[in-house]
This record gives sequence, structure tokens and C-alpha cells, in this order.
Amino acid sequence: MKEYFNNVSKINYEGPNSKNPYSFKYYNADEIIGDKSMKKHLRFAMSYWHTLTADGTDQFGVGTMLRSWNNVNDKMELAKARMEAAFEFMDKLNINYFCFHDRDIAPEGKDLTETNKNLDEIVSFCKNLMKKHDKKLLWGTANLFSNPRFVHGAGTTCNVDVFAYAAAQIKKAIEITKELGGENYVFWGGREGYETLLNTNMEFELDNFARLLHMAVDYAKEIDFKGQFLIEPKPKEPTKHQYDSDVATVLGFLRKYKLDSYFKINIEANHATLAGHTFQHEICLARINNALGSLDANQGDPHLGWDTDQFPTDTYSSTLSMYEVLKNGGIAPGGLNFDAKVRRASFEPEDLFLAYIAGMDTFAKGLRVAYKLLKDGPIENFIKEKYSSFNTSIGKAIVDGKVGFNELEKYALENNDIKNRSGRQELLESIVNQYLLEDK
Ligand code: XLS
Ligand code: NI
Ligand code: NI
Repeated sequence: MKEYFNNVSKINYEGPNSKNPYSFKYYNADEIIGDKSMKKHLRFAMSYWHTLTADGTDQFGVGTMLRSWNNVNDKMELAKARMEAAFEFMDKLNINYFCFHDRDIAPEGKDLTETNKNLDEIVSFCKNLMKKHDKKLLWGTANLFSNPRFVHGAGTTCNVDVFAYAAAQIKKAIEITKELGGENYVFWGGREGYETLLNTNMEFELDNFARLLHMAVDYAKEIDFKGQFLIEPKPKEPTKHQYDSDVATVLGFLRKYKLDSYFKINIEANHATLAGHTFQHEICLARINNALGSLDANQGDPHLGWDTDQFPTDTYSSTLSMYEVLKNGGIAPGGLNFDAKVRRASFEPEDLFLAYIAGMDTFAKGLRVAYKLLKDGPIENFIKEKYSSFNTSIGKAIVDGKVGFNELEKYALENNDIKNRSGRQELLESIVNQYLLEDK
């Protein structure tokens, strides 16, 4: 088979003292951390769109990426060359999973029939490669935002013809996800949102979006697709206001429309920060609501207000997010999908490897530190102690539901000596630093 990345060979673990840029410093796939290998904790996935399809185009200029598969003219041949490159890339980085949109892997045809035919051909090509390279599909999804037909949204469009097209496209995308053994299926609300309420019936749009998702649930049952359905929140971009803005909003939506038992949440770091939250906050909120599904690992730029989808290099954030994942008992059947792209000026194919190494090492380091923090317990013990007044007497009675306003008023009237204790934020932050800096 043709080699697409012939300047890079297999990336191995060399440990934190290695100066070889083409090696892992912290990600040691088979090393056991607690009850399982790093590989099983992290379940890294490659995003097809940013890795194979993106060419570096931005609002000001054309693509810059040098990609050896691009010299093929025929669209289907190009799709196949890209796919071979994808599996070579995953092999060399020791990544076991990937994620794709239908339109990343196969080109649209002149109509839906031809588009589906293209997909079928690529899916069977993909299935063979997956078997040969021993790779798995973390999730599939449908691109319901690039084509101009989705100008007013897909599930939230005002045009019934577009709604029907979106339904047909999702139906097919679930079928191919099932065919490839996908463990999850993601709904990211591409253009499900609005620019102005002056032309928008928000209530009708949300009702319709829920109708579409109920149809998806029914269809999954009909074809016995067992993968987990996920919604991926994002507060803005491309629309000014995206309906699935953050975890809390999605939970409210799912509950209102009785979809909560069928969906979990795919949380993206850059979307969390755009919504004004930390990645850790969003993961924690999903976790305590039994809705943590999967993660899109990336990071934004603190100085820019849009979705820059950079490779994650912030070990503070990866530590605190892995802390939540460990508290969740793991992320499976979800994983850590690098929904991240190299910068437009990082246009050489080698940059893709260097970027993934940075991201994988960042989360491996985060996992190591989070595991130690959780095991030693300085944070857990502090938090436990902080709420200890609810463990006994009147505090316990509140928790057990045994008292109301009358009893509490009586208690307050008799208790004139209220004392609080420090929250010790600075101490706890320095403990996190100590664990991060000490870990080798
Ligand atoms: C875009 C989203 C997208 C989803 C999949 O902002 O992150 O890439 O992950 O449709
Ligand atoms: Ni994403
Ligand atoms: Ni993003």
C-alpha cells in the first residue's frame, strides 16, 4: 500500500526525558494507571474532518495544507486515498478510534441517491481498512451545516423540504455508523439556532428539533442500533445563538421533551469556554446528572472569542477534566476525540503528528496527575470536611428530609453563634500545582 506520511515512522513512548519531538513523553499506552491501561482510560480518537479534510482555508485566504493525497482528481479516488492516509496516520500514532461526518468521508453526488451510493462505496472500503488495521469507530455524525440548503438550519429550519432531507441524511448516517460498529452517534446542532428573534419562532423550532430527535430514537430502535446518542453543546458560531448552548441548557431541553433517557452529552472544551464555563465545570455538571457521554478534546485561545479548535496543551485543564472523568468511573463508551486542527501556518504533514503528540501527552499527563490527586485525596478530603456540618444533628435531619422551616426557625433562634471556615482556594490551587510539577 502507498505510504502517505513517509517522513514519519511509528511514534513510540520514550519518557519525559526524551528530546525526540516524534516520541511520546507521557503517553505510554499499555501502562496501568489504577485499574486499567492508559489506552483504556483515554480512548483517544482522531477527528476525520480536521485531520484529513481541512485544508487551512479561512475568511482571508485559500488552503495552505500540504497533503500528499491531494494530487488525485477524481472525487471518489481522493476520498479513498484520504482514507488510506487516515489509517496509516492512526497506526503511526497508535490511536484506536476515529470520528467522522458523512460528508468528510464521501463526496455529495448530484442528488441524495447518488450521495448515498458514494457513501456505501466508501463505507465498505472503510470497513475493510478498519478490520485490517484493527481500528474502531467512536462516533459518526451527519454534516447538516455546510451545504447551502441548511441556511435556516436542519431540524430547526422553516422549510419542510429541508427538514425531510435532514431526516433522510441522519437516517443514512445512523445506518452507516451501525454498519461500522460505531459506539456512539453525535448530534452537534450545526445551524440549529438563530440570528434574530424578529424572524424566528423559537418555540416551534425547538419543538421541531425534538420531533427530529424522537424520530432518530425510534429509528435506532427499529434497526437495533445500540450506540449511545450524544448531543454536543456549543453556545454560538455559526449562529449568534445556538440552541444547545451548554450542558445545563441541553439537560433542560432533553427533560422537557422526554429525551433524557436516550441522550448523553459530548462536551467540547472550546465550546465550554465560549459558553463562559471551564471544561471541568461542564464535565462535572454532566457527570452529576448521569449524562457524561464523550469528550471533544481541544482548547480555545483565551484572547479570541471564537472556536479556534486548537490542540490541547494546557495540562492544568487536562488534569482537572481527567479528575472528573475518573470520578465518573471512566468515559467509555465515549472517548477523547481530538476535535482540533493545526494552525494555518502549520501546513506540513509532520505538524499533524506533532499536534497529536502534544494533545495525547497533555491528556496522559492530566490522567497521571488526576489519578494521584484522587488517590491521595487532598481535594476530596477537603471538600468532604467542608460540608461536614450536614453529617450530624440538624444538618443530617435536613439531608434526610426530616425538618422544615418551623424546625429550622427554632434552631436559628436558639443558635446565636454562627461561625464560618475558610474556603482555602489558594491552598488547594497550590496543591494542584505541586502534584502537576512533581509528577514525572
Ligand atoms: C463544531 C463541532 C463539530 C462536532 C461534530 O464546532 O465541534 O466538529 O464535533 O459535528
Ligand atoms: Ni466538536
Ligand atoms: Ni469546536
